[in-house]
Amino acid sequence: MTPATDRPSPTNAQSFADAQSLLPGGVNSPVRAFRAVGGAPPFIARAQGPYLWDLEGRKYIDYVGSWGAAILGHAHPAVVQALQSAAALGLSFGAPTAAETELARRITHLMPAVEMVRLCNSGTEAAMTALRLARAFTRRPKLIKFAGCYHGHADPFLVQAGSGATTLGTPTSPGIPPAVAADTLVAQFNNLDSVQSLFAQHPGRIAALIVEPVVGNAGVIPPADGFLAGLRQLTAQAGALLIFDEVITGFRLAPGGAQQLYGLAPDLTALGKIIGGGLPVGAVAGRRNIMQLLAPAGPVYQAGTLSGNPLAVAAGLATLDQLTPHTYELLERRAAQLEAGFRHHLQRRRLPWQFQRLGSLATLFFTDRPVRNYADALTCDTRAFARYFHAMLAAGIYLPPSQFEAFFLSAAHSDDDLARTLQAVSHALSHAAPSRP
Ligand code: KE4
Repeated sequence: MTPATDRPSPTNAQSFADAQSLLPGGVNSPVRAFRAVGGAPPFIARAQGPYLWDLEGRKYIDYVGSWGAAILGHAHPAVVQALQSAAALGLSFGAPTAAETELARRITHLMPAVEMVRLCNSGTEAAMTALRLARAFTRRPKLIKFAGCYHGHADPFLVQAGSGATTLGTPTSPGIPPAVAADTLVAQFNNLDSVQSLFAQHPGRIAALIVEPVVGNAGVIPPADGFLAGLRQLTAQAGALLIFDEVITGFRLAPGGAQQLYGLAPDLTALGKIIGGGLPVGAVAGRRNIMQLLAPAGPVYQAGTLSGNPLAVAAGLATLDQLTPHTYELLERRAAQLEAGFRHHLQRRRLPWQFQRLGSLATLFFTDRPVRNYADALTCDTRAFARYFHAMLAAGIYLPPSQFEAFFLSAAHSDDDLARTLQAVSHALSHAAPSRP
């Protein structure tokens, strides 16, 4: 047996083959498997700032950023330092710590509609708990979600879901009992009439409406003027709760997320990603009279062995500390610069394209129509996207491996990184000629 030090390090392909023998699809989350774009994913060895390095030593400028958690870039010194200090004091206690209260306090200060917080371990748990709370609070069974939005993989949400579910062609997953799916009603984003008609068809039966206030999981789809305010009005009139899923948008689009940006007060908010700084975290948050229903204050059960664990909380607090007004100004300036560069190159091409951005979230859609909802997104030429994706990857630019995702800019991306990205775009677009019908 040759000692490990003498053996050549495995290639990405060898690692993927090995992983597939033990992990379904070779991954622990489907979108990572490159099924939508083909090929073997790079296996990441390390990351720093805006960069990833794979097992073969190849360097990438990263626009996935752990799907949004790495808003500061990877391994930010202040976050690493906070983690090291916390780890030296013990990893997890299963008992309360003052830091959890501090993180909850910071969230309530940043999001005025949030009066109380329950920390958990994922965005899925956050959205799932928000729905359970809404059903308990209203004593109603049904939920409205929007086609193409993704709220994690709990059963009620895997109905016409976006993100990886759409990427893999299973927007409505097998394994969801028909009785569960029947309580999930699906409306069309940016279409208030589709919401109004569901409330009219199910009077007194709808507990909540959940929405990504800016859709990230069908690619980036901003809300039309008045749409979110219309949802607030329709839910209030119907006695249903409004749940903002801000797992992506929270603390990214503004210090107080989309609810601050649009000046709205949802009843409940699902959070994740940034408040864990890259460690497993989620949070359900909102009005005190609803949150107080959660055990042990109230009867609605929810729990988690590692909920609010010291490491995720330390990383989250250290991340929020760095999100200063200057950071947001920098993110907006760089994102606008990147958009201008993309448009400069796109306008020179005879391609169907839409570039949609809000803050440091953006998507290049390969379609000839503005993407206002899921149906528009599904008109995209996903094979052209796959060719563009791989040309960018070959040039050292790591984009989300799906047309139906947002790409994420971090505060660590430099002007030089953007220049190199735009240089790659110019070449990659030559690979994105429309696929023959
Ligand atoms: P998690 O359970 O994956 O932590 O969060 C679920 C979730 C809930 N709500 C929104 C708006 C989300 O975007 C997500 C998860 N986002 C995807 C990326 N689009 C995670 C990537 C993955 O599934 O691997």
